[in-house]
Amino acid sequence: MGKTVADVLVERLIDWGVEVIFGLPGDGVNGIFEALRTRQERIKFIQVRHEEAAALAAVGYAKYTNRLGVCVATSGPGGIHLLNGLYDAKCDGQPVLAITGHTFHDLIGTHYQQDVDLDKLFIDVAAYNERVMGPAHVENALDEAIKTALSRRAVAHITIPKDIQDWTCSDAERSSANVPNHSGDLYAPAYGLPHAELLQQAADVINQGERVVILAGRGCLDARAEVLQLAERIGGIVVKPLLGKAVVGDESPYTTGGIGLLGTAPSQEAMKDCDTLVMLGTSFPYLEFYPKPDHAKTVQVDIDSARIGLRHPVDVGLVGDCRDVLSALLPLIKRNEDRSFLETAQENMKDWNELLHIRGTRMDMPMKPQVVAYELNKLLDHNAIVSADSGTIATWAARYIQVRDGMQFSLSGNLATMANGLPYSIGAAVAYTDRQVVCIVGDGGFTMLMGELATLVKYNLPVKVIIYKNNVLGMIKWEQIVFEGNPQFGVELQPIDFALYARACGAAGFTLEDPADAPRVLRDALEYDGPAVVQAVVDPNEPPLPGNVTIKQAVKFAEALVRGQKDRWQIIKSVAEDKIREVI
Ligand SMILES: Cc1ncc(C[n+]2csc(CCOP(=O)(O)OP(=O)(O)O)c2C)c(N)n1
Ligand SMILES: [Mg+2]
Repeated sequence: MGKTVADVLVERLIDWGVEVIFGLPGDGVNGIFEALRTRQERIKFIQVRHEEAAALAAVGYAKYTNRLGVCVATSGPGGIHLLNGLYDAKCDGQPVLAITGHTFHDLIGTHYQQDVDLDKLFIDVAAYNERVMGPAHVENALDEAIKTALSRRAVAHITIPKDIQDWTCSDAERSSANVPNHSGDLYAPAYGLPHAELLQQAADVINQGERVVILAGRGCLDARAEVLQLAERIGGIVVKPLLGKAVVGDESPYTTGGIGLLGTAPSQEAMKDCDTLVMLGTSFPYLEFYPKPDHAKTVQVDIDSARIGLRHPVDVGLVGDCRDVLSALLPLIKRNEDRSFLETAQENMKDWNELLHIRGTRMDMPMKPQVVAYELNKLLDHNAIVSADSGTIATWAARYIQVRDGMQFSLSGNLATMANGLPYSIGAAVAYTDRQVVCIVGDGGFTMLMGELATLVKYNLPVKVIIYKNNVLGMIKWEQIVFEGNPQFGVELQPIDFALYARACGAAGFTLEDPADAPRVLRDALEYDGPAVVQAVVDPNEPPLPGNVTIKQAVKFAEALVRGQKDRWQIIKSVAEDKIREVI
């Protein structure tokens, strides 16, 4: 018997260097699973408990390896479940290939079972999106899908009717136009350099700047040395949108850390006071944190020319890979002897770090959430891979986890979906068997995909899951109070004993309630040989306030308290104590 469509598909994936596929089987993809089964020595299948986790694991894999992430799901509901994770890939520009099944080719459009046109459903999320029509089509379509995902850093999707998966190549009625083997499995990355003239214009803007902020995003994760050289040369300050957290180590004297609601006060100050902004590989979305449009000259580097000028007016736009462009730009950059802008930022950072230290070492009960991140940070390996979920935990992770040398950090940036943390860690742990993999998640986000703990156990992925248990959708609670001036509503969570749940799944389960125990419990968990969960019971009344609170936010805050916010005296006590500790 000749090769089936599914055989050709899987062999071509192997040719492309794909080593792992995340997914869950179903009758719409049985043909593909048979092809995976018979090639399991050459391509690994990781079974998840929910297809959303497969897509998110593929995103995590892509983010941490810089390679294509691949996921597979059955026709109808399986494919639909992928969607949120695929949007995460789209929003954060990650190359992810989704492979799905469809119903029998000759029953499509007849209300047959699982007759969902996933190619139509995925029209917005996928940059490449095709239905495979037969044996002579699969290779060409797959090659295009992969090249599109890689070159456009986007989602690609192919769907194959279930019966077509089993068609053999010998059945193929190849069209006369379709020359066999005409399609190549080579991806040629090609980002040219901007013209010398443009580079000089950009250098002139930067050389004239007296107070330069370098906003370094995910596009320069592989350009740490170049970014630091630029900062050193011009006495500039590196400000990091969260997806760019690992661009420069947090201990570097050239960075004030994050920006935005989750960021630091010194970054906000630097953005406000700069006269020149150098944007590198970032589309950081929160416009209110940029310098006012006419306050700073701006140079922007991005691989996508459509992104130039997206967030801030630009004086010079340079299209290309950040590392290459910076390497070409650096010889044109003069040293700035005036270090006062940088020195002010460094002074501000001393105060900020002192504040973090004060808040991170509080011994109050219930335990302050900052304590967990503060202690965890001290215990992480130099090359740990840390993923955060969406929620107040993202604030604690952003501020307290200090990225060092070989560490990687990510979260769902532009989609900001909940539940990404654990699947990202699955992607990381599958890719790197010798690195510490940790996720920092809230009790709300974790419960959305908590079945994935069984995935960790099944494949013995020694991920450490740190769950902040505050029994509330904390982020939304604080948004309701601080941004809306409304008392909280619809945010309380039914408490779950996550340590018990972890043990039920076959993982280790730890409970951390007393801040004095934090170093010991976290160390025990990190040293545990296998997957482990720490449920850290934290104070739900500790607000993740922005680095600088605006008057409007303070007024809204007061309004919500007056209008009957639950536990308002506890909240007032927490906030007042924080303030008192800052001044004494
Ligand atoms: C899928 C999804 N649903 C809803 C939201 C809105 N949202 C953002 S953060 C958050 C609360 C997260 O709660 P939890 O995981 O408990 O973390 P906490 O804020 O309490 O630290 C919600 C509901 C979202 N971002 N994604
Ligand atoms: Mg919570």
